[in-house]
Amino acid sequence: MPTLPYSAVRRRGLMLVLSAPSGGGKSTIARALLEREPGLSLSVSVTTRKPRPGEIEGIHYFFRTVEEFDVMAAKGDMLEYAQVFDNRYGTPRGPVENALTEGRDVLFDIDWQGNRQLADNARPDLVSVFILPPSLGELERRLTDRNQDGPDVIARRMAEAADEISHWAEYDYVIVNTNLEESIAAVQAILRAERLKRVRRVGLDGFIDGILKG
Ligand SMILES: Nc1nc2c(ncn2[C@@H]2O[C@H](COP(=O)(O)OP(=O)(O)OP(=O)(O)O)[C@@H](O)[C@H]2O)c(=O)[nH]1
Ligand SMILES: [Mg+2]
Repeated sequence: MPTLPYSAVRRRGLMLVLSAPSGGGKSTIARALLEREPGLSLSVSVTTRKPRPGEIEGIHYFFRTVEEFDVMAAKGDMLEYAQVFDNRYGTPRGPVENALTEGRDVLFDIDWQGNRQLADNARPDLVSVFILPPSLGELERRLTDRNQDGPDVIARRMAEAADEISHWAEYDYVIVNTNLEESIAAVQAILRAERLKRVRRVGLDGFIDGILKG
């Protein structure tokens, strides 16, 4: 395992949530963070949506039937779950709890409903970041350039984007993604400071006892 930053004092991991409207640049920022930040891993969600070409079970999502999803939810095996557009999505509980206990940080690509549930149930561990496009025109351009969807789907995604954006004030940090490198650096700065928060540094008690005793 790579050496974690600030490792002189043991700490609890944190949950870094990234939310954004579709086309906001969230996936690109998430990928860059995972490459650059040792000790940060992605929470792989369960979904009822069908895999797209190139998507791999257990890497991008755990693809499940609605019935399987509902069993997991009923058993309390998910930290949060929600219906997002046409499908269900949820966060498996076990891997996140293990990571936090071991002092590793977890990145979540989830929507505002998931963020709200984490804020209700796991507030001390949560650091939430909302990524805004510089304008709606820019968002539409990014969706069109992606060349993934037809005009009807893009129109629908624009409406959904306005809905997602309306929840911006429920997040700890808001980043306007005008420049990708700057946005990535901003999230890294957030991580760096949040990792130093006293409440997460569960080893401080022992560390301080040690220095006082000499
Ligand atoms: N609440 C919740 N939302 C999730 C979870 N996993 C994914 N989502 C959200 O579901 C939405 C749709 O995700 P996908 O089906 O992968 O589609 P996508 O093309 O990645 O969509 P965008 O990232 O919005 O462009 C995104 O906003 C995700 O952030 C989860 O476990 N819980
Ligand atoms: Mg995405």
